[in-house]
Amino acid sequence: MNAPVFAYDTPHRDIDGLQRAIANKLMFTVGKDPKAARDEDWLHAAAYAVRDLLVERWMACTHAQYQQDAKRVYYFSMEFLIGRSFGNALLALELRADVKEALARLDVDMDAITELEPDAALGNGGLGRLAACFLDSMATLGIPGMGYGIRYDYGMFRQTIVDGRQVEVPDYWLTHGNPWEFPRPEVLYRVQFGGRVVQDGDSSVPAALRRHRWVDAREVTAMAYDTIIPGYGTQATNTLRLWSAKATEEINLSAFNQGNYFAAVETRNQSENVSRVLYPDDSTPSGRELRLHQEYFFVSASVQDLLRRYLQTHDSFDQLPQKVSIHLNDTHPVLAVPELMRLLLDEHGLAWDKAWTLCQGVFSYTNHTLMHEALETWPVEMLGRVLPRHLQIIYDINAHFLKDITATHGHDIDLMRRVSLVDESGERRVRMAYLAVLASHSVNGVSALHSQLMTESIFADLARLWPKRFNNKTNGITPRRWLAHANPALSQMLDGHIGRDWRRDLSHIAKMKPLAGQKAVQQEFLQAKLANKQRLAAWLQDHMGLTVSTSALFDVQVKRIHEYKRQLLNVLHVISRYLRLLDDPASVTVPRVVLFAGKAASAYHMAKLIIALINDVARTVNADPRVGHKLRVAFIPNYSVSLAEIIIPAADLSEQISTAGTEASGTGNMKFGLNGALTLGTLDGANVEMRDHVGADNIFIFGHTTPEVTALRREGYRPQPYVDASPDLQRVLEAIRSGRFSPQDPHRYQAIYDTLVNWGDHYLLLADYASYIEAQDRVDAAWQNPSRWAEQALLNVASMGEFSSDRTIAQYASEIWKTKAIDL
Ligand code: 26V
Repeated sequence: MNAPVFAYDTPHRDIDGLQRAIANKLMFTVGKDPKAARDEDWLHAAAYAVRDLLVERWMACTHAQYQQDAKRVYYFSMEFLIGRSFGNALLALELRADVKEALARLDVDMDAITELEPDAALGNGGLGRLAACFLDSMATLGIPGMGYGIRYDYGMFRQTIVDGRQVEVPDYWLTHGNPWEFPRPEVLYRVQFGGRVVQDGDSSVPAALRRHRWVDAREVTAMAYDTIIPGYGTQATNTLRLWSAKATEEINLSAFNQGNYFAAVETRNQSENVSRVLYPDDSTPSGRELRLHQEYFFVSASVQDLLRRYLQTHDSFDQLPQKVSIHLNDTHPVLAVPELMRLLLDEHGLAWDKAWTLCQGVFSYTNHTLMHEALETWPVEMLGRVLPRHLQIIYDINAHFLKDITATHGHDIDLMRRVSLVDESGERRVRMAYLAVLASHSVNGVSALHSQLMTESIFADLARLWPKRFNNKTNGITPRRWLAHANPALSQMLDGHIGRDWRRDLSHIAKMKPLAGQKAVQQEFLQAKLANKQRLAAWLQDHMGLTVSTSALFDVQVKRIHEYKRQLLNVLHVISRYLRLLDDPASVTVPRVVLFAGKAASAYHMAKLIIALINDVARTVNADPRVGHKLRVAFIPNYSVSLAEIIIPAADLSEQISTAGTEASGTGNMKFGLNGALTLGTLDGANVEMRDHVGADNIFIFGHTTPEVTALRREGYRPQPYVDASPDLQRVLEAIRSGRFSPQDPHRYQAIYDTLVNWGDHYLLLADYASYIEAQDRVDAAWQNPSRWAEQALLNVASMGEFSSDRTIAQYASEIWKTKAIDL
């Protein structure tokens, strides 16, 4: 018999071939002809044609991973903030110009259709975007990796501003279908909830030796959707596998057979709700049971999936830690620990010690926040109800742990109470972060400062027990999306001077340092910056009807709205500047456009009030003829990855002004620096390391340092003396309190005033106010010398080599995961 012939056509990369491929996709995949095709249809046709070009390398890479039995990294994350895929794929393939030409020949404007692609906004902010940058870097470095997460039907909500206030609108991003994903209806796993646990065997056998069975549980089916993650300048690719909840057939059938059709459909809906919507909240602990279901749903499917893959080529679990790394992106996926234990103990019959040793070999964990309210804990009652077997396992882990520390540290009740996995101080709750630390061989923070504070605060006891487990991995960003894609003007300029290699190795960007002093280079930089400011100005005009001058200093703060990030401090400065302008227009020499953007958690009242204040201040200032061109203020609605790609390249000044000790790292700070904005910031998070790299002369640092903040609080911080000492501050606060920006509703901002003056000013805005204003004056002074400003901005760009996520991932790979690049 002849071997079956599997023949296919490798897609063409030349312009003619691309044009034909797009035409074929429009006809045979989208099912339209050019007469009927709308812009979305063309976008889909082009996306399918481009995706085809990634598939061959995807298959080759997956085969190589199997053949080399390479160690794989599984990056478990509740959030992947991917943004758009079309431009990113074109960049990875270096085909942007050719696809544009192919489309032009079909009479289609590529720039217009790319704007129609919805963002995959499956994340809240920094943590989710970091996961997306990490996928990009893993693929680019050839690290065999896979992202595991949830395919939310509704991503991050769309923010609209109605009468100055945030109104959330659901983001159904899948309306037109998603051409980038491959549904895998055959890749299904059963995920159970509820029920109870029974033990096999009779009571003459010790409990620890009897198998546990989880019975009477409800079931949901997890179905896989795969997306190709292309590497840049390499054939290497990876996979992002997201799970969608499908009702399990039997359940519906039984209800249906009982003649209750509506109950059957209702059960189906309830099951499928598990992957319905992303929790739009990065600040408040969610006691919401649905989120617990989500967390378990995706880790259970993922652990089952990776064990199945491992067992295809191994017949014992001995090699598991040599072949599998599971990385926990914050504590959200930490139920993977008791889930792996359950599968090893109950399904595969391993002994406890063996299973636990494997776990510790497999898991590693990154902490992303020290904020108490964001540290996850689950009520024991709820965990026991939703995941009874997992609660037992967590108790057993805790019992072994407490026994071990009694053996090494004696019977120290206080220590035991502090480190126990179960917080008994009120309603009993499981501390998920402690579970992550116990089960992991590596625990890292995301900037040098954060990693240090982590071992001194939330994990102080655990770090004393296992000092070697704790380490730092400073965050980074992908230079592909955040420079090559977002900023073609600056990219082209860099290419002219230092070549194109910075895309794959950002350390090359340091070659710009010796050129930063050259007038001609500075001129080129200012030209590129102007082009980006014009692009943003046109956007503001088109979308908001706002006219801004591109010769003004663009002063930008874009990030989630949170009190600790201190957008309010920025507003205080804007008001102070406004009042100064009214006193004496000549006293303000530098025209500024102050831009804000960011979403507030839907239940976070103070954050929403801050958005309203920004809008009221913007309306007042922009309508005041006395201000002239000297000050414009805007809140740009619906901040997203795609908007960031337009806003960040246009910024002159980057506001990174969190209270020292609160921002774990920040990654926006790095994006701005790489795009040639100067940073105005506190010594918080990765700002500290940015200062070390760009040099203290090329960054505007202000405010209390972390030890100073601690001291101030220890001594009993009182805001009032700072008010008393500053007539300027008094005037600004009074403008807010008296309703100057909300004359129809004069008490609207009383709570903001009270927070600062009467309720303790928890984030020390007033303590940092004078220093902030003084730093803003230094910014104005520096702006007066465009050539020097350009030089400093160029030095910032040139000093960002360290902040590539390629560097970060290389460190994770060698120091935590012990993985190597695939050989292609
Ligand atoms: C917590 C919760 C609580 C329940 C509801 C949903 C939800 C979602 C996220 C979080 C934790 C957010 C932690 C976070 O985003 N941290 C940020 O991580 C960035 C990447 O490491 C870092 O740059 C930022 O400084 C840090 O705030």
